[in-house]
Parts: sequence; C-alpha cells; structure tokens
Amino acid sequence: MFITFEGPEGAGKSTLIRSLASELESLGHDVLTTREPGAGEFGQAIRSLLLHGDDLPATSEVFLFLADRSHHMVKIIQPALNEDRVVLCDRHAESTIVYQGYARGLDVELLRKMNLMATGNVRPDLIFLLDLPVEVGLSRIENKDRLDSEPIEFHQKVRDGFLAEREREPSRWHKIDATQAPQAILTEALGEIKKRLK
Ligand code: Z5A
Repeated sequence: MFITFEGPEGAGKSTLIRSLASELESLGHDVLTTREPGAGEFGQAIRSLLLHGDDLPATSEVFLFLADRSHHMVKIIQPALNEDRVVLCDRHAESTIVYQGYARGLDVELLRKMNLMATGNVRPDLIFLLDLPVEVGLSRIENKDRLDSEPIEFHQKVRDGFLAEREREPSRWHKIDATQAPQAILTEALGEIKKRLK
C-alpha cells in the first residue's frame, strides 16, 4: 500500500509518519518510510539544491522535484511496493501540483501529466492531508528553508490548493485536523489505514 502525507508547513507529517510506522510494524506490517525531496544520495543532492540554494526559476524548481520523484519511484518506492511493503512517503506528486501549480502559477494540468511521467503512472492509494491554518504551521517551524520563507500569501495558496485537490478526488484523500494533539491524529490515521488495508 502506497500512502503519502501532504499539507502546509509544520503540519506534523514527519511526527505522524514516525509513530504510524512503529504502530504498523507492531501489527506485523513491513513498512518503508521515505520522503520527497531527499530520499537516498541522489535525492539528498537535489534536496540541497532545492531548499538551500539560491533563488530558482519556477521551471527549474519543478524539473528538480520531478527528477527526484522519478528516481525515487524507480529505485526506492516501486521495489518496496513490489515486496508488498507499506510505503509511508512524506510529500509526493500532490505537492508539485499545489506548490508549483496553485502557488507558483505553473499550468496544473501540465503538471499532472509530468507527474504521471515521473511516477510511471503510479499514484498513492491513500493521501493524508494534514490541514491547519498556515500561521499555526509556520509558528511550529524553527529553521526556515528557502520555501518556508515565502510570503504568507504563498502559504495560503498552498493550503487552499490542497483543500481543492482533496475536493477533486475525495475517495483518495483523508483530511485530518492537524491542530489536534499528536495522539489524536495518530489514532485517526491508523484507523483509516486499517479500514483500507482490509
Ligand atoms: N515541495 C514542493 O514545492 N514541491 C514538491 O513537489 C515537493 C515538495 C515534493 C520540503 O520541505 C519543501 O518542498 C516543502 C514543500 C516543497 N516546502 N516547504 N516549505 P521539507 O521536507 O523540509 O519540509 P516539509 O515537508 O514542509 O515539512 P515541515 O513543514 O518541515 O514539517 P512536518 O513534517 O509537516 O512537521 P513535523 O516536523 O512533524 O512537525 C513540525 C513541528 O511541529 C515539530 O516541532 C513538531 O514537534 C511539532 N508538531 C508536530 N505535530 C504537532 C501537533 N499535532 N501539535 C503541535 N505541534 C506539533
């Protein structure tokens, strides 16, 4: 099962993924946790260009995210799915639609096609949207990177973009109120995964 985690900054994705992985492992599942950008050596190199480099043209940014995604799919995610592992991935294709499309203004329909090319047409079985007001999420971030430092209007477009994407395809998404305590978020996410694993 391929599960991705999306949301605005500081939504608590990494926190949730860590505790979900340990709960799922204790239930006997073989779990892979991974993230975009930045899985493996190739992903790390792209991550540092994207998050810690100079300002980038929006098109350069999108090609770097897609290069990371295609490599990640072929080398890490698809082999794990082939072994029936549960893959928990912190951000994936929907972040490109929302950050580079809704927030940066690139053509969303073109980005959908580019995503499919990068993933070999593989899409997540389940996408968690950890939703919260952008001010709350940003206040949780201690060391801001290049993208965290965008103006508040950019982050609001990101939040609105995720909510709009979820409306397009409600059966693939599960929205969680990310202002709740971590334990409540974990219980809700675990319940949803168990329901879908049946
Ligand atoms: N990006 C893109 O533009 N296009 C793409 O295609 C892709 C990504 C794939 C990656 O940054 C950036 O790349 C990201 C999108 C863009 N943009 N930005 N900015 P990243 O990987 O460095 O970080 P992130 O994905 O944005 O995650 P994050 O916002 O840094 O955090 P998080 O994983 O969602 O949250 P966390 O680390 O679990 O928690 C943050 C803090 O909040 C921490 O102190 C926790 O202890 C605390 N926390 C967690 N949960 C809670 C609850 N429930 N209550 C209170 N406090 C909490």
